[in-house]
Order: sequence, then C-alpha cells, then structure tokens
Amino acid sequence: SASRGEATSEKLWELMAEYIDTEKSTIQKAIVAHVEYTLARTRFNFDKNSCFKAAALSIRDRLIESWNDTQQLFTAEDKKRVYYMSIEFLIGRSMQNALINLGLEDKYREALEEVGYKLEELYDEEVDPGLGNGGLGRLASCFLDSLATLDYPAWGYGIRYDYGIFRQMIVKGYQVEMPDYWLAQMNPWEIERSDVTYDIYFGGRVEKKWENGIEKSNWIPNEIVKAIAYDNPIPGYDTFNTINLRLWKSMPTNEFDFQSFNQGDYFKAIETRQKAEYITSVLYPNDSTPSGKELRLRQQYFFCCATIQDIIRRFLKKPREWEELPDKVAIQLNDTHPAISIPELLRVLVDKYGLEWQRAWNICYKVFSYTNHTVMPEALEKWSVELFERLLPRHLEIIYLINFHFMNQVGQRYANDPKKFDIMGYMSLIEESRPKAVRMANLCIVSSHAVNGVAALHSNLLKTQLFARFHEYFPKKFQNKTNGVTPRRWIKCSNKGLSDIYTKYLKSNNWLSDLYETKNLMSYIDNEEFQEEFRQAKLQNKERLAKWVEKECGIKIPTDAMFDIMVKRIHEYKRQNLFALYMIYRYFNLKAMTVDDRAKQVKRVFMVGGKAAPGYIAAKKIIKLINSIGDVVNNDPDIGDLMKVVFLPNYCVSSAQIIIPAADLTEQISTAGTEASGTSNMKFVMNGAIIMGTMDGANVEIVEDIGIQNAFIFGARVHEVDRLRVQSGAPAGSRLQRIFDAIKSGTFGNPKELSSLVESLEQHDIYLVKSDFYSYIEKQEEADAVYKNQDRWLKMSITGALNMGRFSSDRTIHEYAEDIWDLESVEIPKPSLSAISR
Ligand code: 475
Repeated sequence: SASRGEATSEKLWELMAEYIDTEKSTIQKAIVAHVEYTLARTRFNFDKNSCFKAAALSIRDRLIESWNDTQQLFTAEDKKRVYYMSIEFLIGRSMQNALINLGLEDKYREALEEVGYKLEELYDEEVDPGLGNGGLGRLASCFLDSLATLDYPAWGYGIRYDYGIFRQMIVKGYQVEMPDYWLAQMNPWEIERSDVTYDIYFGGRVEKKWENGIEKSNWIPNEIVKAIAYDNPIPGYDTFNTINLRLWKSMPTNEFDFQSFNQGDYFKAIETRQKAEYITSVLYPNDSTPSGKELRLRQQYFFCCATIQDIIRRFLKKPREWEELPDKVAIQLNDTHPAISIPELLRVLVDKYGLEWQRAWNICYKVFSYTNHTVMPEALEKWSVELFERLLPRHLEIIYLINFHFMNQVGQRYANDPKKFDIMGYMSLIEESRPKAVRMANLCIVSSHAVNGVAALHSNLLKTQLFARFHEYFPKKFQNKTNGVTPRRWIKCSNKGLSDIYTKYLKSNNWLSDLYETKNLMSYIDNEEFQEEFRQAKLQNKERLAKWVEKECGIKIPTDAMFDIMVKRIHEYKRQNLFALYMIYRYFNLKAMTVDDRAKQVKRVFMVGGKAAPGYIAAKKIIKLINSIGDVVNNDPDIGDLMKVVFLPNYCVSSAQIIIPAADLTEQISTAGTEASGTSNMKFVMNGAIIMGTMDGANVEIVEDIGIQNAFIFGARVHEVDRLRVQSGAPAGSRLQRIFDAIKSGTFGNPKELSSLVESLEQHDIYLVKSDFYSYIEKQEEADAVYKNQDRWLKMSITGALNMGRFSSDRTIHEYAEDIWDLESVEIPKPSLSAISR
C-alpha cells in the first residue's frame, strides 16, 4: 500500500527488499568492510577501537533495516503514537544492549573470536553518552527500551548535547569536574538527518491586526537558529520493532546574519553563528534544582519548537481535521522542562493555522500529560516574566491567556469562599513575586489531561500536599505510575551469572520480557544447588567490582566482606551524610574493641559514588568527608580488612552496571517524603542486594512485594516528619555528638571545611539526620547479625530478587499506555526467510 517513492525499477525494488542474514561469515565480512571502506583503515592499522566502531556500524546496519520497517508500518497503520519528551536521556552504552535485543550476542562473540577479538573487550571501547543527570534521565531511557519491546508506536525527543554530564575526578578527596566531549570519537549509532531541519525563532515582538473582527497575532522574532535531527535507533527485545530517539542539534542559519556580512562585519556575523551552535552545546549539570539561566530556557524552547514542528508535519502527511490530533498524538512531558511545548502547540494552532482559541485549547488539553519527579517546592521550575517576555513574547501572552481563563473558572468555583483570592493566588500560573515568575508546574497541571507521580507515596503527597488545591479542583486528573527499570540492561547486560541461573531454571528466556516469571523460582529457595549458584554469581560480581576498584582507586578490597553501597546524586535529602556518620560510628566501635572482639566482627566495605552539582557546596563537602574517612580508616593498621571506605569516582551508567550487581547491602536512606521514587533501589534488589532503607519513594512498594522482613527498614515515617522537624534543633545524643565533635576537631579532614556540615545538622537538620540516627545504627547492627548467618542472608537476597516483577519498566509503560495515552501496540512482522539474502 505504501508508495514506492523513486524505487520504481523492479531490480532496485528487489535489492532493497533483502535483509542481512545472521551467518558468521556475513558478520565478519560486514565488520571488515566497515573497517576498510567506512573507517578507511588497512590491515596494518586495524586496532581494537576500529574493530569496535566497525562492529557497531555493522549492527547499526541491521538496526536501520528494522527501524525502516517499523517507521513504514507506523505510517501505514496510522495508529496513535506517543512522543516522550525529555530534556535528558541517560542512554548508557549501546552495543551490548543492541546485540541482546537483536538476539545476536553469541553470534557476534563467535564471529569476532575467530578474527582475534573478544566481544567483552570491544564493549569497553564504547564511550558512555551521559546526556542526563540522574534518575529522571535514566528513567527516560528505560522507558524507550520498554516502549520498543512492547511494540508501541513511540518516539523519544530530546537534545543532542556536545558535552554530557561532566566527568568527575577525585583529586585529594575533592570533586573536580572535567568536560565530557563524548563526540570526540565518531558516534557510530546515530544517523544525521541533514534533510530534517526546522527554523527556531527567538525574541522580537508581537504584531496585532484585526481580521474579520478577530484579533490576529503575528510574532516577529529577531533571531533564527536551525534545528537538525539526529536519529538513534532503539531496538526492542525479541521483536523487530525499532523505535527512534530523535535528538536535536542547533546550527546557525545562513539567512539571518546576511546583513552583517553585507555591511562587511564578518566577525560579528561569525559571532552570531557561534551563539546559535552554543544552544545545544552543554547539558546543565544540575539535578533537582532549576538553574534559572537564559541559556537553559533557550534549550528548552529550542527542542520543544523543533519537536512540535516535527510532530505536526508527520500528522499533516494525510489530510485531516485538527480534532483528530489527540487520536493520533500523545505527548508525555518528562517533568516541566518540555512545558513550553504547550504554549508552542497553541501558538501554532491559533496563529499559524487560524484555529479559534477554545478549539485549539480543547485539542491541546487532550494531547499533553505531565509527570512530576519531585515534591520539594524549591525544585519547581519558575521563569522570570521579564526573561520570558524578552525571549518568547508570544508564548508569554498565551500563558497569560491560559491563566486568564483558568483564574475566571477558579474565581467562579470559589466565589463564596472567604479565601478565594488566596486560592487564586496559589493556583495562578503567575507568581506575583518580585520579579514576577511563570510557574511551569502549574502550567503543566492546568493544560494536561493527566498528571502523575512516580511512586504511590509520592503521588499521594502530590495530591495531599504539593498540589492539594489542584487535586481538589481536578480530582480525576491525578494518577500514580510507579517507576520501573528495564531488566534487559539491569539484569541481562549487567549480571551474566544471575541471567544464566534464571534461563537455566526457568528453561527459557521469557523472564526477560515478563519479569514476573522469576517468582516461580521461589520453589527452589531451599534447593542447595540453586543457592550455591546464586552465591557464586554474587561472588563473581564482587570480584569483578574489586578489580575495578583496585584499578580506578588503587584500593584493595576483600571480597569476603559485606559490600555496602550507596550510589546516586549527592544530595542532602538523600543523606549520604547519614551513611558517613555511620561509617565513623563503626570505626570508633572497632577501635574501642579488643583484638579478639574485632576478629568476631563482620567485615564491611563501604562504597559511595555520585556526582555533586558543581555549585552545590554542601554536597561537595560530603564527598570530601567520605574521602577523608577513607584516608583514616583504610590506613589504620588496627583495622586492616575489617573495614574499608571507598569513594567510587565518576558514577555513570556503565560503572553502575559493574557496581550494582556486586552489592550485598544497598543504602536507600532518604528522609521519608523526599525521594519521589528512586530507581537504583529497584536495580539493586533485582540483583540480589538487600535494602537498608527508609519508608520513602518506591521502597514502600518494594517491601510490599518482597516482604518487609526481607529488608532493613528504619527511621521516621512520612506522617511523623513534620512533627519531628519542629524539634530539629534538639541535641544529638552522646554517641552522635562524639562523632560531630570528631569531625569538628579534625579527626577526618580539615575542620575549617567540614565543620559546617555538622553545624547545619546541629542547628537546622531539616532532613532529620539526628532523629533517624539511632534507629539507623540499630538496623545496621541487625544487618551484621543476619550477615553472620549466611544462609539466612542468602534467602533474603534471593527472595528479594525473585519478587521484583512489578518493577520492570514494561509494567510501568503498559500502565501509561492504558491509563494515560490510550495507545495500541503495532507488531512489526519479522522478515521471512525468503526475504533474507544468502
Ligand atoms: C527523583 N532531575 C527520583 C527519578 O522518576 C526518581 C531535575 C532538574 C534538572 C535536571 N534533572 C533533574 C530530577 O529531578 C530527578 O532525577 N529526579 C528523580 O527522578 C525518576 O526516581 O526519586 O529524584
């Protein structure tokens, strides 16, 4: 049914219908051809890195086949599509994931072995694209993997930053940030679409004129840049469906600086061109705190404007009514960063296509939905009205118009309420502060048909606290979609030992597409052979991490010790400081013991990894504190292997794949009510670690499924937090005070630098470190006691791992598709054997 385009010759038509076969020799020839003809290398300068690139290019060829079939079928079937808009995609490395999803890992391993290369070594040649900060960006990538795997017609849209999240080095215990120019080497996965470009406007003014009694607006911008598309094929697991992640890069246009050239100001013209390229040059390294910088707003509008144009162009490929837009298009906003898409779509509908306001609004409202990722009010995005007006004057008008209608309705609804004006002030899209500001979350809530939190506890807090007024006004809008992670990357790619056990005992690979299946292995919980295999898999993962630590940090760690790990962005609410205080507590206890008593203690290796935002002073001091504790403890001859403290530098997706499978215990210790969900908690438990944690975020649901007796849960519950905060100036208690005093007196690092960490706990302690400390150390003692009983520990660990079915992102995505997007899957037929050339 599809038109043949220009491939009208029968011969060409047939040639293009063929698919690459999976013979070993075909794989080898493809790699060699890419080395020779794409990379222009010879037999004399063929090396591992060129072998990696050539292998990657040969895999990309296959992805292009399935990608093309997928896109063609999506267009032919004309089903509704979802567009996942996110300013971050923390993709991680692609090669192993692609081979696993294509089912070709073993074939490639064999083919490469014969030509003298180890597949696993090639994996290590790949750069890790860090186009995200943390949980939010990684969630977006897990979602794409699940969307592809579940055959949903979906696309991701984001930004192709030249510099990803900074590379973290630890120098004398301090974090040092290095630029991550990940494109220094060619990116073998992406496809540059020099034919897919859009003009993006900024600044200027809005012209008004009257046409047939209706006021028309015309935005006259004073700046133009160009967006160019880069496509990244995302294969699903065990399906031919390959979806697209389209990332935009900014470029100068040739037209707009013509005047400067004409006037002979060559350098001025080059400068404006560079300013255009600058838009997508760097990812903001801020997690959970909005930056408020003009460049950031430019990035946001840039990618929203390009995306909306692309979506509309695709929609208009067929003649249609605008009312069909919500039947063909769902747009999910990953937090408020893509929120300007809302006024942008309205602008396009009203100003460009001449729709009347109410009609455009009704369409827009059905298209958008919004996910919130934090309850902390200071983390909500706001843009000053002044900046908005200067950069996006027409969008500001549209936001005022949305607000005008909304405020009218709110005013009517609360007409007789004595607090009417307070309520309106609270719900307004505009904060009447100085300077006045646009509240992006309010814009999203008012303009979307669905708003969701990312774990049950978090979604309830949105309804009862942060957005309580909105929930009262729009009760049906609010939903929960508990996060999940992809078992393809987080079990299959990261943990070969565990994957082999699952496949062996379940006698199939089905668990990779239906993680609930692992629960069936609970019947083996007392089977000694099964237990032994599980124990061995963990040990091997610990050995792999120990090697990594020795190479990266120069520290030898004992693999018979308990590996106690906390990896995530450094934040006061996540409480890496509480973990550090426990390390000191344990160290002092060990020091006070007799040699005989020491010998009876559980050995522990404490590991912390994570980046601090470059401007976040307290977070950087926490990194320094942990490194200082390591300096003291690791060099104390009294302690030896009994305790080690390691800071794992440059935590990123590829190091997470080595770190997480090696954990015995995982610290998930945020103050109750602060961590929206957490996703590393899920990855750790899936890989057999036991949670040391609070009743926060998705921890609550994890223990619901695995049994609370299979985790170590401590600390204030969310309903107790407000009351406890009132007493936050209370004394620390003698055991904790002793630790505070040690830090203040310079036992660990320079007290001039680190005392402020202690003082803020003594005085404000808004995250309840003091009040949770004693129940924390009690649970830590319990963890030691259980660890001494290795059988019991192993059963807890296995029970956790086998009961994580609900935390596959496949479950999450299925719920979004059903409850928010109203999306049907489209299965892409696999090519028949006769279509495969030989
Ligand atoms: C939550 N990032 C986790 C995860 O839902 C949750 C903010 C501003 C600018 C750039 N990045 C951010 C976040 O807010 C973020 O990563 N939030 C996290 O989202 C996925 O599991 O609890 O903290």
